Amino acid sequence: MNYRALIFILISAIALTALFLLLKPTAEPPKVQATVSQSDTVNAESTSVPSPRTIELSIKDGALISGPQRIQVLQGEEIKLNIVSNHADELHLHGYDLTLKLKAKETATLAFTAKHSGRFGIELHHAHGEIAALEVMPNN
Ligand SMILES: [Cu+2]
Repeated sequence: MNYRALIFILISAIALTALFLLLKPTAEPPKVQATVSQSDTVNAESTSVPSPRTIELSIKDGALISGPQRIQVLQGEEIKLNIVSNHADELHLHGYDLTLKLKAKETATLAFTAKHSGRFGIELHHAHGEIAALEVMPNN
């Protein structure tokens, strides 16, 4: 056999082995890390829905500091909003036209049935702003 051909075959074999090792799929499947992300949305598709659906909102200086900005519920659900604010204010749920007096640093509760579907702003009258919205998904 030709000497050159032998060297060529040898180099080719080494190159192919290297290529194989390089491209070989890893035996271990990539680990899927479960990430727990805090959503700013309460999902209507939650598996277990406690009744009434209770949502906690915290307000500081007229702005929402904890709790969902979009409160997503299903039409017909019983809703209980627990709201605490560092300043006294008046909360207004538009559409449903429900108001709630907020005393500074005291939890106030607005309980109602989400009869009407649609998007309804939740506003603070003294701070003049929408802090959150109620989104009621139609039931049919
Ligand atoms: Cu209003």
